[in-house]
Amino acid sequence: MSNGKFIVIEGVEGAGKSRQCAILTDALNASGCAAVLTREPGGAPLAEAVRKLLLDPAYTPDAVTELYLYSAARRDHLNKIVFPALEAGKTVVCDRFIYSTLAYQGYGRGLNLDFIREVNARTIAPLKVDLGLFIDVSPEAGFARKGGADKTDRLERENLDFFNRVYDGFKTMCADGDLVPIDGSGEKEQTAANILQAVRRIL
Ligand code: Z5A
Repeated sequence: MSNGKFIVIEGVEGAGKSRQCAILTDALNASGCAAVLTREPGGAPLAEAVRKLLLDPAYTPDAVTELYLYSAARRDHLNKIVFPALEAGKTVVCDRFIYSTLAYQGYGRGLNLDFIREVNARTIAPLKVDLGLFIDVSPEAGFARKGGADKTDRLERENLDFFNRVYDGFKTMCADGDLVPIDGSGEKEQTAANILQAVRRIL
C-alpha cells in the first residue's frame, strides 16, 4: 500500500521521544527525504479529542476500555494522516504507536498480550511498521528530566511499579526484536545521532 516509510519512536515519560521525533523529522526533510511528524494518541482531530478523554483524571476507564479508545484514536489517525502521507511517498515519524499499547495496557495494566496484539493488528491493517525505536531511559531518569510526574495527567498519577512494568515491557519487545533499542542516557545530540544511524539503514 505505502511508498513512504513508517518510523515509530517509543519510550517512557521524559525519555525525549517528542524532542527526538522533531529532530529526526527536521533532519530527514533537510536531507531531501519528505517527512511528516505525528503522534499518538492524537495526530488528527477526532484522535486528539479522544486523547483529551484518555488523559483526563475525571474518568476511570479499565484496561479494556483504554485499549479500545487508543485503538479508535489510532484508526482515525491512520486514515486521516498516516495513510495519505505514506501513499504520497512521505516518511512518517510517529511519537508512540502499538508498542505503547502492549507496554501500558499489557505489561502495565496486565491485559492479555495476545488479545492486544490481535486488536493492534486489525486496527492498523494493512500497515506494517518499517522501524520501531525504543529510547532507553528508565522511568526514574525520565521523570527526573521532566521535573516529576504531571499530576493533571491521568496516566502520570500511576505509581513507579506501574512505570517499571511498562519499561520492562519495552525491554522485552527489544529482546524479541520488535523494537531497536537506542541509548537515551546521553545528551540530546548523541541520542539524535544514534537514531539517525538506525534510520539510515532502512532508507
Ligand atoms: N499511551 C498508552 O497508554 N497506550 C497507547 O497505546 C499509547 C499511549 C499510544 C501520553 O503519551 C500517554 O499515553 C502516555 C502513554 C499512554 N502515558 N503516560 N504517562 P505522551 O507521549 O503524550 O506522554 P509522555 O510520554 O508523558 O510524553 P513526555 O513526557 O513529553 O515525554 P517525551 O516526549 O519522551 O520527552 P520530551 O518532551 O521530548 O522531553 C522531556 C523533558 O526531558 C524535556 O524537558 C526535555 O528538554 C528533556 N530532555 C529530552 N532529552 C533529554 C536528554 N537527552 N537529556 C536531558 N534532558 C532531556
